[in-house]
Amino acid sequence: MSILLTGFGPFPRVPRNPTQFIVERFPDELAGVTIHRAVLPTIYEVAERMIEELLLAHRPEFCLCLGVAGPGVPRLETTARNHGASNARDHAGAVRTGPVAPSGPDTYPSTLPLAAIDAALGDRGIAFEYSDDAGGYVCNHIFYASRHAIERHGLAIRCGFVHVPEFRSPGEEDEEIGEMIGAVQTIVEVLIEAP
Ligand code: PCA
Repeated sequence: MSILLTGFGPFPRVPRNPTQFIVERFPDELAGVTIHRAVLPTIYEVAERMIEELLLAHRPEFCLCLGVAGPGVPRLETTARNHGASNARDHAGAVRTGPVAPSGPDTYPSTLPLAAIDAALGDRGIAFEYSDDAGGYVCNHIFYASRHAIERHGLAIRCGFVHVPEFRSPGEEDEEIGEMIGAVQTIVEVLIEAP
């Protein structure tokens, strides 16, 4: 069994992306399960190609993608949307609006075991919320593109997206990264145990 865990590198609004550090510091193996870790550049075209290659190369049981959102608590994204709705440039200066995949459905649901994740986070007292809108920028794009690639290739990979909050206090990042790794590890443990 293996799990693909991805984060993103910097982008114009966020020079230090917590998800990059979470993924870089996450263990390579948990309970005997291989964790394939990858930091995707926040570049529509490159990240989309990379995640498809990673899914095909590793064929993991699960793909858990992380991205940073605004302040607050981690958000379990329920829905990937077939749209781009941001005028913000990616890390290569590109803007993408319009559908992610013109031939795809309007939405794809997350296929992660969200109820079990909810229960495990609750048991550990880790605050989180649900979101049905991963935004109109690179994160939603990659969530949708991953689900679409899995469907197109007929892969048996369950896949979803979690947004983590931005750093509260730059300079004290280590503690926040540690907290976020704890939350992600709780989620990964649920995936490992999932039927
Ligand atoms: N967050 C951005 C893109 C990369 C990231 O970490 C987003 O929410 O779209």
